[in-house]
Amino acid sequence: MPTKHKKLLAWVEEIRQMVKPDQVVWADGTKEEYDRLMDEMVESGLAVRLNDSKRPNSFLFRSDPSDVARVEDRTYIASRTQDAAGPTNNWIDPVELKATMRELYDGCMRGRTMFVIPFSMGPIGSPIAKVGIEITDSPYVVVNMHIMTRVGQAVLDTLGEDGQFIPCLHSVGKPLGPGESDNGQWPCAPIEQKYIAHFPEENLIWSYGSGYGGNALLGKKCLALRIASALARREGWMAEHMLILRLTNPEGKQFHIAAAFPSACGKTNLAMLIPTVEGWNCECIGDDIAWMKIGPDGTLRAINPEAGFFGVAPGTSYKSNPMAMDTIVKNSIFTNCVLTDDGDIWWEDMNVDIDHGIDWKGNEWTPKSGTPGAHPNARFTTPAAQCPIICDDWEDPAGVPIDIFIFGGRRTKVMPLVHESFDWDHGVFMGATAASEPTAAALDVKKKLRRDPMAMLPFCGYNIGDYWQHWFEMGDKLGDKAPKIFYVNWFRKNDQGKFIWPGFGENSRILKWMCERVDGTAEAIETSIGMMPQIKDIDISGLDMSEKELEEILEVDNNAFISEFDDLDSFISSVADRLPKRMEDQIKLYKERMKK
Ligand code: GTP
Ligand code: SPV
Ligand code: MN
Repeated sequence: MPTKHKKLLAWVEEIRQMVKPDQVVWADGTKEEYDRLMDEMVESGLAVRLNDSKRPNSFLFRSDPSDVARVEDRTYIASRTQDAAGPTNNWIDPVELKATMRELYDGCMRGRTMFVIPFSMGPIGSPIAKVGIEITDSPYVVVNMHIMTRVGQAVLDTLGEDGQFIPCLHSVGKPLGPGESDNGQWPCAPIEQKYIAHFPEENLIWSYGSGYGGNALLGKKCLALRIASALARREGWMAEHMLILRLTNPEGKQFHIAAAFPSACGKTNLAMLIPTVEGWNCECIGDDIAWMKIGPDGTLRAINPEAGFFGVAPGTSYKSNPMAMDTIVKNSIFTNCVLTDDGDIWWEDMNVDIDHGIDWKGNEWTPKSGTPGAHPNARFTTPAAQCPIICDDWEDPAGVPIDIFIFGGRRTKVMPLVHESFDWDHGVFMGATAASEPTAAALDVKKKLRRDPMAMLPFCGYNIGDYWQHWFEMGDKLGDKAPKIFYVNWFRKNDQGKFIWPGFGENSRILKWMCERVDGTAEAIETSIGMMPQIKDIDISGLDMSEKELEEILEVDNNAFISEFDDLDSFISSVADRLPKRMEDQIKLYKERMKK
């Protein structure tokens, strides 16, 4: 045994007896282990080794067509009371859910290896880091965890004999009969047997039936957001669905920005942006999750608890995200992409032409096939350290001081390009009422537009009203050191369905305005939704865009916002008696401003 930690050993043994694997293997996080598991998965047909001269040490996986994204309808917050989970989470009584899941787990690893993965979210040994132990029967999960987290003996060493860890149990939910094998097929359970369960009062995660992304890589959404958000509230810090970046202006002044956009709404893109504005420089710290604590100097300090990027592949190109393209050149895992005839990967809007390949379902494919070659939620898993613009301080346990928070989402109409909050409370209101159109990142979101507070709707591990209250209280503690809050929408479309704002690197023009607002050098005018730049304040020289178009996306149409009052009211009323008084005040002020 690689540890003497009694509680850990007892938990592993208890799970082993329940799931009845053929063998137990402790993951050590080494390259040898990675290579061995990859060799085995290539051998069994689950993985394809990509052409080593094109993409060294990289692999393609094809998941089951039913198992391609997070399943929000099957995700549960099992707190003792339903009220603690709140109106935005599915809830089942923890005793009942455990009984249901124990039946599923009973013997579920028959014919498989049970891996025990010690992992750290955050640099190993850092005071901010949290240790998790994931038990899984998926070697695909093990290799992904190698990239996304810090895995291995050093984690067990920091735990010592009685350190605290977060137990994360995962199974693909497909036991094998004697002599049976997966035959290279992706194992998973049918949808009605899938459960992504969280027990926030016990810091415990149980996931069953899916092998994909956030359902299975339990350090990410389950630990670093759902469990951590509940912990953060109890302990007075924040766990948010945010990218982190550092922007440096021509004078050398640094600004740190944390931005919350819903899944597949541009965090990875913004996190690695190459500013088109002369003299400005961007460095990436994280692309999905921020853990933030108030530092000794009173500023809000952010770290990225992850070690890799699990990014949306389609749409990633040298035009839209060159730094991501340069990150995934080697040592990367691709899931549900096209396999090209020369043994490389491809996806839609990569800006590369191919005339034939094997699609994400394993079928012959050409651009004329009439179906997407890559699944819209196809993803790459790649080491953050490989990003050419990864910030030197990205693993600094002290974190970086956040100056700016940005909220946003995908809105074809109504929401303008950018606005700034009047103050902290108004900023919390802006984040809390953020809305976005659906993407492929979750399987089961059918609404045309949904409220996604702080981009945390699927990830807040407790009552959303209490979460807002926590935001207000963090503002009180931060006082005049609180970050300024902005809201952006890169996604406005014209009547021909074309994006009006060029986006991507050009978003730096908007970030520049924000930094200058922080410095007090940029102007803004007061509108009913917040402080906004005028046309003269945004430089559009060199853009394929007219002043009239800029005017259109900076316009605030009060009537359009008023027509959404009913939707706002029904969302807010679902929070019932957990609605903070300060949120109620903000809604009142907002409606008054709209009707002026
Ligand atoms: P998760 O990893 O799911 O949490 O999402 P993410 O927010 O990191 O998503 P990502 O950055 O991968 O978003 C990808 C999608 O957003 C692609 O469809 C991109 O084309 C689109 N996108 C990103 N930035 C922009 C932009 O500035 N303008 C436009 N029009 N689209 C953008
Ligand atoms: C998201 O959906 O927000 C993701 C991908 O970052 S997953 O890890 O699958 O949740
Ligand atoms: Mn995400």
